[in-house]
Amino acid sequence: MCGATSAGFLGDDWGNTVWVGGRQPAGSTEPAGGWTWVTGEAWAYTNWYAGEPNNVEDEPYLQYGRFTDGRWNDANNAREDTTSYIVESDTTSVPEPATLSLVGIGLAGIAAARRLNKKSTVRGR
Ligand SMILES: [Ca+2]
Ligand SMILES: [Ca+2]
Repeated sequence: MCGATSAGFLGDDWGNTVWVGGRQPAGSTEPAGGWTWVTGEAWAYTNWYAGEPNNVEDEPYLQYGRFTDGRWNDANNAREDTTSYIVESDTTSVPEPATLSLVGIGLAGIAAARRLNKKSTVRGR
């Protein structure tokens, strides 16, 4: 949710309100200060609804879906209508063990070749 691409992925009408990982640490300047992403990513993109964030009910969390145009609201977790959240995860693939073994064998081969090369250089002196 950290950028326009993520917001576009979610679409404009979620049909429910959800938490999307924006939070405002205690002690932040109200209503707009200190907002951060739980992922630690930079707070570089915002899409607040007009007049939001307003901290009208001591609101430290970013709520999505209250407004039909995809714009954000700050809210608190006492709201009974926000019972869902969205989790974003990386899709980086993990190499299979067989691939790792081949890489390891290749590196070991290169190291052995270098060792042989050094020895033959010393012997040549
Ligand atoms: Ca607030
Ligand atoms: Ca609000």
